[in-house]
Amino acid sequence: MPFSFALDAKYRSTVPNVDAWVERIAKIPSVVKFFGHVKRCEQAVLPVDFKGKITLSAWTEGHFFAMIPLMVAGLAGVDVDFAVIDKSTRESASYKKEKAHWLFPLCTTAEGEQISESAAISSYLAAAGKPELLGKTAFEKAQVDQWLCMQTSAIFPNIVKMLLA
Ligand SMILES: N[C@@H](CCC(=O)N[C@@H](CS)C(=O)NCC(=O)O)C(=O)O
Repeated sequence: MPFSFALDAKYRSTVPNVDAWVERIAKIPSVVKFFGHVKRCEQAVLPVDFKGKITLSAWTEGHFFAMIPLMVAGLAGVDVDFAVIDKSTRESASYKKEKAHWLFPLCTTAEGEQISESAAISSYLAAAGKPELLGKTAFEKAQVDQWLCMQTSAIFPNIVKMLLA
């Protein structure tokens, strides 16, 4: 595991004997049978910035799509760190890798998992703090989904268009 995910080529070059030893061990048939073919990583997997707290990241202070999750966090009594990710961080290779294809706002749970899409983040925060906000009956739950979908598909995109017009 450490050689597959954490001890990358650059690090391994500093401990060539250990690296050569691992390479030999990894080829022993009984090791291959147990672990499979261990592929040593070129680049270490990025560490998750684990703070043990829910974080909501956005690219700007007044990010429209972050507003609903922030309001829901307030209503649900869930403590959320709001983090504005500056341009140079956003453009760094390591952050791009961490953010992958997700859009802002991006939620990082206390367990270090990522949730994208303001509607999904809002539902998560409601469920975490005050599940009754999500509705009790099937109809109430559908109403909550209806408004969340409308907000992301119609309301905010059109507000943004008006602001940019
Ligand atoms: N449907 C998404 C829309 C979010 C969205 O469009 N975010 C834009 C900024 S407003 C974004 O992240 N664009 C790409 C980027 O900044 O990397 C949601 O509700 O969260």
